Amino acid sequence: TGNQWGYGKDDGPSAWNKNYPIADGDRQSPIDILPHQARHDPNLGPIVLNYDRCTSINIANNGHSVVVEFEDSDDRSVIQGGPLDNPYRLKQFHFHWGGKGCHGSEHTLHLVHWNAVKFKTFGDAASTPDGLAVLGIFLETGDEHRWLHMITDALYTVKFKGSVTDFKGFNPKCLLPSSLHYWTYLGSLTTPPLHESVIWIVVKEPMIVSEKQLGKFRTLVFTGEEEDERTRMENNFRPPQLLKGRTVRSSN
Ligand code: B30
Ligand code: ZN
Repeated sequence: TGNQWGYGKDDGPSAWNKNYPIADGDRQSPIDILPHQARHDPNLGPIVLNYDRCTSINIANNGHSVVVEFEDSDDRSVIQGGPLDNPYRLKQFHFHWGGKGCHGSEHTLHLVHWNAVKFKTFGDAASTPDGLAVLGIFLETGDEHRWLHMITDALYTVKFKGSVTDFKGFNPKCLLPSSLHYWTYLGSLTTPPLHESVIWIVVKEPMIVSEKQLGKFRTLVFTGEEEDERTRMENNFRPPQLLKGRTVRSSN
């Protein structure tokens, strides 16, 4: 099928601009956040997460990452406050991670939300400026994370691209660090179609996970069960993009 993209030598981030010219646009993500160049904004309030009603549906391997999807037909799971003018509904979260012994690679958790006040569907929001709010959390290696086993224990069920398993009643709040102080800037999806539609909220405090837990993500594969080739799912992240005059604001 057409519009193939991935993280390999020939279909990886440096080739994305061929099918997705917005890859070279003016508000692409991710960016390298340098704390000293961020501007403290006293008007930025705290981030408030209302995730209490556990609206997760399933966990899936989409061939690029592992994704947990949420019921988003009402406002049961929303993020508000901070730079956001409306509550944004949780649609899914997913991870990006590096390879074994890969120093300085970005391990991240992305919680993806959309503005259901201004848009009818996620798709409408995803292609319009400020339609999405993504909460980004850095993963750092250290002690074992107390709740990440809830995710890693399900990974064997979604080893191959296209596999989906029920995953009900999971509240992602258990994954988050205790402080939600953040940086915020305007950017894009970090994967094709790279729409410039995201208000990024990047949490300063990392989530600590063990090497062993991170290793379990690398048991996933990019490829489908029927394919002859099996390529380990790792290094599924985009390198930093140019800032192009944007300002990064800091909540404190
Ligand atoms: S990320 O958090 O920036 N890594 C998507 C969401 C979050 C990130 C990356 C991608 C995403 O939703 N991708 C699918 C977007 N599209 C597919 C499409 O081809 O065109 C689905 C959609 O609207 O509903 Cu636009
Ligand atoms: Zn992501």
